[in-house]
Amino acid sequence: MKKFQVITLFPEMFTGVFEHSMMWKAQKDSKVELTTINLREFGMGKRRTVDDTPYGGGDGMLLMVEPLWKAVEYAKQQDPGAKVLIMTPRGMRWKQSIAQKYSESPHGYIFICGRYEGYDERIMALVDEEVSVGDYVLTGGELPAMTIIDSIVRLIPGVLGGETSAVIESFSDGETLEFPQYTRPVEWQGMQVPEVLLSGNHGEIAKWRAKQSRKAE
Ligand code: 4GN
Repeated sequence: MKKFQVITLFPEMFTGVFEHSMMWKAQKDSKVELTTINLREFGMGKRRTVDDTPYGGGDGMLLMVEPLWKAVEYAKQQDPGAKVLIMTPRGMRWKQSIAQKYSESPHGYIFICGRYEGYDERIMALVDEEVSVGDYVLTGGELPAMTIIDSIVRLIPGVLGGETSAVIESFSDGETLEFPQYTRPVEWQGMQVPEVLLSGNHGEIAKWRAKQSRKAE
């Protein structure tokens, strides 16, 4: 079973997301195991400190290397073959084809979610991939980690189940955006459902959808 372990100072941010329908079902069906590791438990001293000021000066605090290192080692003990990913705006831009690749690979993943102004660079010795969800800065790596986990888990065979989703997936081959869709009523505020979709002509419908799907980027 594929393990996803998330190292974070805010494990409670993940409870709603991991317990929500798709992720909950994937866990219930033993497709994935989703766990959090509280970085605070690996903090230094009585106060369980995880951050410190940067050498050379500068604003704000950095996550210290030792608590992060120990948390990653702990996660590796649970899943020795796991790949370690760190969420950072300077990382490799996440996209559908990479989510597909990750969903097909046999090993689990360890996500490091940072806070504050950054990490002590030496943690990179344990990191396999720096990952970004886009060219913007967030206050923590938690939202990017949730986004990436969602995009991988839904592609694991048997997780979505519904044939509709699978059809859209194979049609879109990961890089093509979905075509416009409509449901009842056939007219709303003067806006009509395209005639072809009501025609029952599956060949024409497929052609229309292919034309409507735009290539990403
Ligand atoms: C990742 C992390 C944005 C992304 C992040 C992203 C937390 N913001 N674009 N913020 O995927 C410095 C240390 C910023 C943690 C990091």
